[in-house]
Amino acid sequence: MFTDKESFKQEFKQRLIGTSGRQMHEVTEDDVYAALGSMVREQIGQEWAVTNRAYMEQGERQVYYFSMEFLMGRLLGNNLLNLNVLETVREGLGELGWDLEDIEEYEADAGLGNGGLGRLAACFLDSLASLGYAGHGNGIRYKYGLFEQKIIDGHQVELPDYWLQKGNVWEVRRDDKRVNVRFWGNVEVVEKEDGNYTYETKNGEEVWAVPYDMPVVGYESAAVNTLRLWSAESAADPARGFGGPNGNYYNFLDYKRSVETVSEFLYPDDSQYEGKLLRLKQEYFLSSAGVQSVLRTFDKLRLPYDRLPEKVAIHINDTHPTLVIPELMRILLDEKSFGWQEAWDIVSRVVSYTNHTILSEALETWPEQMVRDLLPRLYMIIEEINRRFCADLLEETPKDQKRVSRMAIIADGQIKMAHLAIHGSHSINGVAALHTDILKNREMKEFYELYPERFNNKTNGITHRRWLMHANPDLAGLIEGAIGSDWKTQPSRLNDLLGHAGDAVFQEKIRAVKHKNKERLASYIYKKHGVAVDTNSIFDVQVKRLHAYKRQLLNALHIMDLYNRIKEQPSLDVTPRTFIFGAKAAPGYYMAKQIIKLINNIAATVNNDPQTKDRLNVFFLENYSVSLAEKIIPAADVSEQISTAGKEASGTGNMKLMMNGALTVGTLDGANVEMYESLGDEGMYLFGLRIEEVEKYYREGGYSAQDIYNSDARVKKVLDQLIQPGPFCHHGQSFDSIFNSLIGHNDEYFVLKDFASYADAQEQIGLDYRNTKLWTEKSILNIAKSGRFAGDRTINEYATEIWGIKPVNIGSRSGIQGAR
Ligand code: NBG
Repeated sequence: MFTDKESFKQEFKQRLIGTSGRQMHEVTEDDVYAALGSMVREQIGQEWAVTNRAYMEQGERQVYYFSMEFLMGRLLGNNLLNLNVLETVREGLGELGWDLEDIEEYEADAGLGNGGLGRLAACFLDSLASLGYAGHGNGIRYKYGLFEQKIIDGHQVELPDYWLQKGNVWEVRRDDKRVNVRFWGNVEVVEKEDGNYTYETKNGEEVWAVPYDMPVVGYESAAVNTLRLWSAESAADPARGFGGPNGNYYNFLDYKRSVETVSEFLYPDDSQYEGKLLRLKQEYFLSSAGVQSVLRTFDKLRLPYDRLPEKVAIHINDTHPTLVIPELMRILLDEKSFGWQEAWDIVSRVVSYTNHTILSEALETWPEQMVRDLLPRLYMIIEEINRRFCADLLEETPKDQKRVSRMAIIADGQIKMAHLAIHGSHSINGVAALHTDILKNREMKEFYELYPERFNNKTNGITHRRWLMHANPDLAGLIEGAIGSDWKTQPSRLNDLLGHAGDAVFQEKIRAVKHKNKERLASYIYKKHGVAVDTNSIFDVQVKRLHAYKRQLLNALHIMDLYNRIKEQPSLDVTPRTFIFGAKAAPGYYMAKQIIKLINNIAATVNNDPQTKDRLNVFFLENYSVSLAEKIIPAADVSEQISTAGKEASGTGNMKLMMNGALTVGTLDGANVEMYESLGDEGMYLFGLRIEEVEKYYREGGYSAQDIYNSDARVKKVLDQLIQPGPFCHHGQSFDSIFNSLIGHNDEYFVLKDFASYADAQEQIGLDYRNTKLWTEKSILNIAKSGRFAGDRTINEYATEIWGIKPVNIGSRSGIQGAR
């Protein structure tokens, strides 16, 4: 491996010619990416082997983070950063005539996730490796990630995201680690060699699970962990005469295709549940393949299975991988001859669970019949878990049959996955303080009363390596100049910036960095939309999945009102604003798609009206993704975190924007509450109903959207504009469904109720922004206080309080030292 810039250039040129088979003057940027990727990947391979050996030799407990989603984004830049060769490579490439940033664009985003939940898993992997914990990811290698969004005539159109088209330099297929997963079939009792009896599933459909491993490189630490992604393949072997059904070649091809659909695509629903058979197959596929591979690794230690919990922790990311619980039971009971109680004890000491939402539409329940057909043996086990659980409950409160039915794992023909996950885990955590309180005191109250010691909070966190050091290198450099570099390994030290908050010279530099980031985003917008953006305007950003509870609609209605006010009073003194949206809607979510259309209509009007276009601009940036987030977030002045109080479990975009110096306009919801604890009114713009008020309205009614419509002229005007020809409804369009959700269905998310207070907060923002000194001070305060929301803090809490693991000492990393 290269040790400095010159040796990098030397080796790289050789490799580039070698991998591309072209002369230097013929190579394309694609070739450059491929050569650089393979070079970095090889270096990582060395370190990977060292880490794996250390884990085996030391034999400490390892954590497996099971998740249906890992929203990794691009890896080249991050791997270079974590290997500490980013600058060497940037300079070396530059001297050879290439810009690293351009080269990075040739990597496809690994978009194997929907939003917060999947990106959290990716941030956690980064922290695990960077802190030196033996913690690995376990997921599905979807052939198609989250759809690519196009905006056509203002509407969302979904295209398949074939991210693997050009191959994936980071992965290694491991045929020797393949396992089999069985669906369908019938359960039979068979006699074992020792004369005892066990269960076996016969005549099922056997699917191969083939792992593709990706290295997860820790920053400056020794660890290179593993993200193992499973791909489904047909078990039938054509070389042996197409063992598929009927032995016919065409049937075999059909069969092969149907098997491969198991890992074909990611379901594009965020915080929403769809009870599709294929999704259940995916969940079992991940759970079963993952558990089998974990046990194989454990087997190498040659220890009895009752010691499994000493060596293995399995964490389930939301309920999606809950079938891990009955699957591990099955193996212990049927294959390892454990009795029920012993097996149950092992399972619940191994498994822990994070809840990510209390939205009822997102809570998974599977029809009993579907599970019984697809997974007959697992169904028997779940039934037995439920039978014993209900019997225990009844014994506790013999007179309260209702409590038993409320808490049962199987009820009304449905299997409640959250109940199974809670009963089968030793730890259940929420993702922000407020969310955990809601779990304990409302949503899962009876479970909390039953198992109070199991419930705990782990407020989410994000990796400052990707979201600050990599996405915003100028800011990172500025911070380093002011307070040194300790914050890179101890992000809480960002707090030291407080000493510079009032320093006029430092403030000026902070503004310059923000301005540069805004120009970079502006040139991206110019390329995409052909509109020149005023980089002196406030960049007001709302980027997240589109969902009614996140209230992009509130933001949109407020922009309509601003437009109306300027039209009524053209001399109105408003601070120029650029509103930037990025959001994908689930393809079947009609209301969300209407909101996208509305935002695009607003954009078309305000961006083109001579009276408003200098003060008001709106852009809906298509295909919001990790790599687009990396462009938008460093450029944001204002961060919109405006969900209805009590609905957003935590939020993580809120943390990324804060860390990049944006000021939040937000409700007291999710992790905003803890941000507010750190920032106070100095650093954040709060508005809207508090959770107690929201709950009171839900309980007692008492809120009438119609009253607000009647009494607030601004509200009446914008609502009427949703359904009447005018600036926002062109060519006979109408947003009836949006209007109805607000007036006809009495505004379930309190958009109108919070409108006035939101508009006031926005007005204050406009005024404060003009006071550049004040604004910059607030911005620095946000950066300084953001260390608390670094994923390293979160992961240290999981490690000590849930998993019981310590960092592993791997020794120093080879090769790359000289390049640092
Ligand atoms: C999401 C919540 C977010 C939270 C992320 C990560 C689901 C089911 N939940 O508020 O909506 O930040 O999880 O915890 O996607």
